[in-house]
Amino acid sequence: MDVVQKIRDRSAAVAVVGLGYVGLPTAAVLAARGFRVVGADINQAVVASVNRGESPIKEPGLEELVRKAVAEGRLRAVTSAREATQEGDVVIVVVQTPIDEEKRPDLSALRSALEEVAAALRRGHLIIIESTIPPGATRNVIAPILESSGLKAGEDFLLAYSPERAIPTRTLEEIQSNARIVGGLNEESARAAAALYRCLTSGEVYQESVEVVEVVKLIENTFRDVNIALANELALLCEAMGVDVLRAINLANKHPRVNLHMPGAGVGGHCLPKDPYFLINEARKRGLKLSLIEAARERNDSMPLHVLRKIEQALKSRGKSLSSAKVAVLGIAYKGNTDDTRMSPAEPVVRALMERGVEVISHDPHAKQDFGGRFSSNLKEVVAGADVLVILTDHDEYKRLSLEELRPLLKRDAVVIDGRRILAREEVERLGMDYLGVGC
Ligand code: SAJ
Repeated sequence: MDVVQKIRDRSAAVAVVGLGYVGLPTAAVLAARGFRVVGADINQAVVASVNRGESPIKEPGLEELVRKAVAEGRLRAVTSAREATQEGDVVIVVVQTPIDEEKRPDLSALRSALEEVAAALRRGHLIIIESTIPPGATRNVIAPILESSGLKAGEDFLLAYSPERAIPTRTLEEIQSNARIVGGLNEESARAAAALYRCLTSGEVYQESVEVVEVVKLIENTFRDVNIALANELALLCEAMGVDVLRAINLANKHPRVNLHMPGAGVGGHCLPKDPYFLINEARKRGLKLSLIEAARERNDSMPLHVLRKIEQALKSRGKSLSSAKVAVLGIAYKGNTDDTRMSPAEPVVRALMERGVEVISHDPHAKQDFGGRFSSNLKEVVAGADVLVILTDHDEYKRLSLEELRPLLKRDAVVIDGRRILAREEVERLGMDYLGVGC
């Protein structure tokens, strides 16, 4: 029976290589849709957690889905991608593809996962890559590794690229409803992968050549990064002019063809800070400079330092030295309502404050990480005696912060720096504190 038929009648077993923020939700949803799923991850703790029916990451709804899938015997995890490949008819590879110190794609995790897959590859397998990859990688990097098995891509086994498109904190919902793009090494590969995604999402499934799809994924995240950079740049100007950028953005967005993003303390996570470099790097190889995209990256990377300068100025204006000041950092995760701290803007802020001799204590309701400073999940302890309270992450818990309760714990002349513009300025000022926000 061919793989498309097996997908349609759910008799296909699916191997998911990489049980991270996308792999595990994908594995759990496929299991809920009736597939037998074997997940593989080199992290023993992740595998053990999944096999206990527990999610190692925080993502709304995931824990419950994993528990059910494991209890019903439709999901289990192993440490060997080779073993998972042996069991699967379809293999989805979704491992991290970061950038190296020179900001070039680092495909080492992807390569080693693929070598494991290649070792168990057989005729009729459908291999789908979901990791974000540089242009041309499916044909020039991935296919050759898999073909080291002696089998030919597109003939003996099928090979497709379908980049994940789900936003953390809404991953489950988006996996099951977003439109999906599928690039095949050939028509048959695209058709087979599209059949799988039709079982996963209620959104449209579009088929294209793999070369186009590789670029599409990078365009999506670059679009967002460049737009955030525009908002950040406007925020800096408005701040200097004494105009509130949010009031301006909200009204500009009433125009039918304008949709500005939110300025803030920086852009973190494992996608936006690095995916544009996949394009920048490719362009450089071809003698092109993507100056707009490069400038956007620099602007977004500069935002944590802008917040740092605001902290320094606030202390200076009160005649306080950095080495005798206490700063309470609220928010360590890279964005609201996640426990993910990868490339979080909080890291450069905390580290720079520490270097300047500031007493830093950070808090986060979801993540636990100190970035070299002190961390506590007790908010009152964090803000007690602080000269500056700085918000770096837009967690819902911080939007509901009871400033009234915290106020007596802070220093009398404390300043609030709102890096995500989630507090009401009037409320902060009513409580007798100065309010400084990004873009106002
Ligand atoms: N941010 C802003 N202003 C905004 C929006 C976000 O400063 O207006 C900041 C956030 O605080 C965060 C960073 O940008 O630090 C990135 O957050 P995000 O929510 O924009 O994106 P990610 O990295 O969580 O997920 C993105 C998504 N891409 C797009 O929306 C185009 C998601 O759909 C992708 O699947 C994901 O990257 C990925 O894995 O590629």
